[in-house]
Amino acid sequence: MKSIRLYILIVLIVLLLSGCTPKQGKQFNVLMIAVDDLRPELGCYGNTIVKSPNIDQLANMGVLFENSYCNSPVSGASRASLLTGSRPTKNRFIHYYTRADIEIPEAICLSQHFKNNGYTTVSNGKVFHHFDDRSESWDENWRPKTNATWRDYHIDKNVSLELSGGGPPFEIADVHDTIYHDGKLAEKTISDLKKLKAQNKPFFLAAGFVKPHLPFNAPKKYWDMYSSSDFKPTKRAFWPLNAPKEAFHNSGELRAYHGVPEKDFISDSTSVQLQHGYYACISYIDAQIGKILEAIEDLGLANNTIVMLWGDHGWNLGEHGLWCKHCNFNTSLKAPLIIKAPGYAEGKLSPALTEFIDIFPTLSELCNLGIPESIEGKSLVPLLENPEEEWTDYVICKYHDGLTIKTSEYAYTEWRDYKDSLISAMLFDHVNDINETNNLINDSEFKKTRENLSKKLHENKGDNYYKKNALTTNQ
Ligand SMILES: [Ca+2]
Repeated sequence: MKSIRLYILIVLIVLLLSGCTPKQGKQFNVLMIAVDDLRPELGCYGNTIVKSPNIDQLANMGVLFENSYCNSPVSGASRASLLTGSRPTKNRFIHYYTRADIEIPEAICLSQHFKNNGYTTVSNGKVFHHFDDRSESWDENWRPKTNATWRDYHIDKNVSLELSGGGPPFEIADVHDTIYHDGKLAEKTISDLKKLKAQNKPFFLAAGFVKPHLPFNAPKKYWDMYSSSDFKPTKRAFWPLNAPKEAFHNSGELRAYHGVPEKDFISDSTSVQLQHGYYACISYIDAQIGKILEAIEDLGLANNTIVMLWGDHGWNLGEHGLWCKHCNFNTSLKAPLIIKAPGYAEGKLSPALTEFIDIFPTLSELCNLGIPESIEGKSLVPLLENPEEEWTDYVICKYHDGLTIKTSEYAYTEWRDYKDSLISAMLFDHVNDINETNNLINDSEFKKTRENLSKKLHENKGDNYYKKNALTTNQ
């Protein structure tokens, strides 16, 4: 009897000391860090050249999702999908300028869900693609001022070029971190953490960094962390064998910048400069994220704040002869996702295939808010408890008319016209050809595989796929 009383006493003391367990209804704060155009080019994802110590440290404290996929590889569409937990459809979530308030007005968005449940919601920087999209869902909605245009050049010559038609694809300025958008963003976010801590209600704070999006403008000290000899002209800068023309584009986003040729392959020296710039921008935002993570620790918020980081889609650094995103290759679809939740797994990798529509239900479950019925994703909380748990073996991503199903073994993409007739397709063996160099679609050995993947793709592309009443932003 005595030992039972002692046991109960110990349990009560442990519960008192630890607050309560996540499953007992605690409402954590949320810090959601969104990073524009960041592919998993990070130390914690196995890259040995890039310097990303702060994001690596975040991964050491939480769960890193090794096979995380965006649902659409372009900013506005990816974010509208992620923030409403809804899949792209045949005519929904297509462009970089997609708006959630126009294309899916009936869906509750993540920030509104938290606001409705008593949270203070704050958006700093680029969270939705458009500043005024679903702005009523935030108690405060703020973006830093940029210099002259959104591209935020700070070298006079570049500002002049920008104002007369377009600046260069990168800038090396010997300036303080806070001169550019993302340094200002970190300062504001830290100041908010101090204010929000003093409130007696939980907060949902989103910090949206704009680098490493083009142009690669970063303070010189981050460029100086690398030398050009760290980079080689892109390997595999060629079209995969037998890939259809629908898979490609002219890297138009990059070519819009001053000094980049309008057509033809990007030169080796430009390829090296661009990779250098992309890495400098990653180290720049990593340092800003480090300041915010340090503030979380210093303010004593670490034990009751979930920290999540995602990049809104992947990016091509010259692979397949492509730059930027806008395609159905793995380079463009795979994106980083890290979640640190108090009381859940720490320093673990999850090999599960996950997609960004899973983020809404995951944060909702972690904070005990309930998951709205409209959500098409699946909560990742079981993977935060056991990162190696067996999981659904597919994700589905869409870019324009290309619909991709990715499994642990394959990536299969179909392009269909407006009548839904098949135009072309591609199939890559991800066990033996993860770099997607050889399209096997016409290989008779893979006929059955192709048929099975097509069937699975159409069975799971979403109940609303053909829904007619969804509007596109440009209508
Ligand atoms: Ca983006």
